[in-house]
Amino acid sequence: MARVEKIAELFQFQGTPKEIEVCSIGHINDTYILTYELPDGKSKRYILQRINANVFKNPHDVMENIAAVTAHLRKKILAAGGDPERETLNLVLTRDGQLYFSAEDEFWRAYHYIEGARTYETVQNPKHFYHAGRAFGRFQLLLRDFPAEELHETIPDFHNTVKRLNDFRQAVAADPLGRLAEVRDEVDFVLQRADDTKIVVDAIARGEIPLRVTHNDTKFNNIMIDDQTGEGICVLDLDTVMPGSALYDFGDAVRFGASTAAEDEQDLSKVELDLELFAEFTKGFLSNGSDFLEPAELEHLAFSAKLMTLECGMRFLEDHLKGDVYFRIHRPNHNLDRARTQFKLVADMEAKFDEMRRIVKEAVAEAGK
Ligand code: GN1
Ligand code: MG
Repeated sequence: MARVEKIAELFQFQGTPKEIEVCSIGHINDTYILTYELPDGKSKRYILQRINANVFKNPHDVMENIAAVTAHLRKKILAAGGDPERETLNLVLTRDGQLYFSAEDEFWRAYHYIEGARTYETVQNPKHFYHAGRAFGRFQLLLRDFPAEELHETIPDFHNTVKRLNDFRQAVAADPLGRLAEVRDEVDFVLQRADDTKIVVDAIARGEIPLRVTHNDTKFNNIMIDDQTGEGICVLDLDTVMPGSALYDFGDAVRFGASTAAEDEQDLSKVELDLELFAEFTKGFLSNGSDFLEPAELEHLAFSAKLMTLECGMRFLEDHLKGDVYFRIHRPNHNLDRARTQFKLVADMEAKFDEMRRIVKEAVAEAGK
């Protein structure tokens, strides 16, 4: 913590430091919540984060993206009569006016903490998930007129599922730690679905599915839910905002939030797709109108949930094979456990696919297209 205290002194935080808490959510960056006491005795909180430079090879690009995107959001929120202090993240600059602080291999940035709202690891109330859908849909709408060509690709090919499958095959072939023998069934599960990985990538290449400014990491715990209204007020974790498909945002959110169990649940009998939550999210996502999506996007919404779940499972399993070099783990075989929940969910989505498609159809009709 001494290190965090020292770094904190370099940012434009107000008041005197009182407390530092570690926030253990998220598999990538290190996050701390800092409390300061203002001269009037009130408290003010901030978020301080160390960016994972192993994952984000160019943190400078990440920060330029975030500064540009949050400035755009702020403008749009103000124009809509909203509150930009609560409805978007707001960076706190360093004392010398920079977007981040870097020393040696470390990169640190800070945000104002949003009070009166919190994140949740699992969906506890279906309405929250409706509002998460609404917030992610709104995020895309607000960024619809953002000049996408100005964004850096912070992780190239992030949701390129064809490339992801290739990387996966390479890890299987190399098997650097000899872990393959115990995960053959899981590997086969992925390889049997190889054709699925082409569907969205090919449709983008054919121009049927547009590239938009998307979030790309739409986990439910990346939404601040207002304590009073239950609304999803602010979208967090903007590191992977890049050109992408709306389907990635929709699918990844369902993957995480509509599961009946945690991402790392070891008892697979608990892991299923909750169709009610799927319906809530879909309605929320389309509640800003469905006409901002192309027919080919609407057509693939249900499939995108399966695709993003397969992709994530493949990534967890690849990392397990490679010795857990990407996703932070908290116990042995953690990434394997995570991969298994994803594959269980994929299988359940396949079983429920007709139902999922029916739900999407109804939600689209209800949203007016
Ligand atoms: C990572 O940082 P976090 O936990 O929000 C990952 C996502 C995965 C997710 C799986 C930059 O997100 O892509 O879907 O874990 N982020 C990055 O839980 O790789
Ligand atoms: Mg993240």
